Amino acid sequence: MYAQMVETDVKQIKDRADMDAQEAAFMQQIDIENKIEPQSWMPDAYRKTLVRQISQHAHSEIIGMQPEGNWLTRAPTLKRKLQLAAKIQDECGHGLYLYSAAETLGTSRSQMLDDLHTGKAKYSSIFNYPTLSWADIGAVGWLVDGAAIVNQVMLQRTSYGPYARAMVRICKEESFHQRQGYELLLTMMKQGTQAQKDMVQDSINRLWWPSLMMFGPTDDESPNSAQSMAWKIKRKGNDEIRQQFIDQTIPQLEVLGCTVPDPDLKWNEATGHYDYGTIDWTEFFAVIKGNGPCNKQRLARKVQAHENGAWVREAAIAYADKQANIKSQQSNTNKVA
Ligand code: BYC
Repeated sequence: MYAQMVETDVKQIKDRADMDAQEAAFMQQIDIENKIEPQSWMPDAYRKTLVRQISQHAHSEIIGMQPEGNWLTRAPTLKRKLQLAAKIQDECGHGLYLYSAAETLGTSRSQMLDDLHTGKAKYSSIFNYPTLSWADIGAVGWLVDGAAIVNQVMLQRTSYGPYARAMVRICKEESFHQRQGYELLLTMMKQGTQAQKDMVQDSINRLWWPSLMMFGPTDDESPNSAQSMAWKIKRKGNDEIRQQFIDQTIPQLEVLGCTVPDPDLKWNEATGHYDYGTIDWTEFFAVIKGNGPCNKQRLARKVQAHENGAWVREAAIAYADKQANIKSQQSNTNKVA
C-alpha cells in the first residue's frame, strides 16, 4: 500500500521560455489571479496535480469520519453526541463537495474510490492514529481541524475555481469544529476531575506531533510544492503553514493549562515565532506508506462500507433508468399525439 508517489509529471518547474503560446496564456491567467475553470485549457500536469490533491483531500474527509464515529455511542451527554454527529455529517458533506470538484477535471468518482480502495491514493496521515479516549474527540476538533483550517484558508485562494469555492463553505464549518473541540477540552480542564484533566494532557501528548505532520514534509523534501506554488494551487509552503499553526495554537494551549511533548518549544523574540523540535519524519513516511497504527483497519472498514452499500448504488441506478424510460415513453407518446 502507498508504495508509489502519484505520477503527476511535475518533477521540475517548466521554464516560461519553454512554454508554447497556449501554456504561456494559461500562466498569464494565473499571474493576474483569474480563476481557472473546468472549461479552461490547462496543462495536463496541472490537471493531474489537482485531481491528486483534491481527491486525497476528499478521501481524508471521508476516512476522517472513522476515528470520530468511534466515540459517537459513548459521548458523555446528548449535547456532545449531537455536536459530534453534526461534525461527522459535515465531514461527509466536505468529502462529497470535493469529489464533485475533482469530477469537474474529468475524473470519475468510481475511479477516485478505486484508487483509494486499492491503496494508490493517499489520505491524511492523521487519520491513521487511534482515538483512545473522549478527550481525543476534543483534540481532533481543536488540533486536527485547527491544522486543516490553516491550510484550507489558504486554499480558498487556490487557482482552480471549483476547489477555491468549495473551500469557502468548508472553512466555515471547520471553524465550528475547531471551536467545539476546544470548548470540549476547556470544559474538561476547568470543570473536570484530575483523571479527566490527565486524559486531556495524554491526548495532546499523542496527537501533537501527528498534527504537525499533517502539513506534509519540509519544503526541501516536498516534491510537489514548488510547481504547485508556481501554479498558485498552493499559496504557501508546508513549513510556513506549519509554523503559522504552531504560533496560533500555543497561546490556546496555555489557556487550557496544558503542555506539548516538545522540550525544544520556545518563543523566539528575534523571529517572532515559536521554535520547535525536530519532527519524526521516519514515522510520517511509515504512516503514509500504509504502516501507521490504524491504516489497515481504516482502509478495510472503508472498503467494507463501500461493498455493503452496493445495493444502494444499484437501486439508485435502477430508479434512474426507470425514470428515464418513463420520460422517453412520455415524449414518444407526445410525438405520436
Ligand atoms: N498525509 O510534495 P508534498 C480534515 C504526501 S481533512 C498523507 O508536500 P503536496 C478533517 C503528498 O500527498 C484535511 N500524505 O505534497 C476531516 C505527496 O504524495 P503524492 C485534509 C501526505 O500535495 C475529518 C507526498 O506526501 N487536508 O480537515 O504538495 C475530521 C509529498 O508531499 C501528507 C488536505 O488534504 C499527509 N499529511 O502537499 C477532521 C488539504 N502530507 O500525493 C478534519 C489538501 C504530504 O505525491 N492537501 N503527503 O503521492 C494539501 O494541501 C497538500 O496535499 C498537502 C501536501 C499540504 C497535504
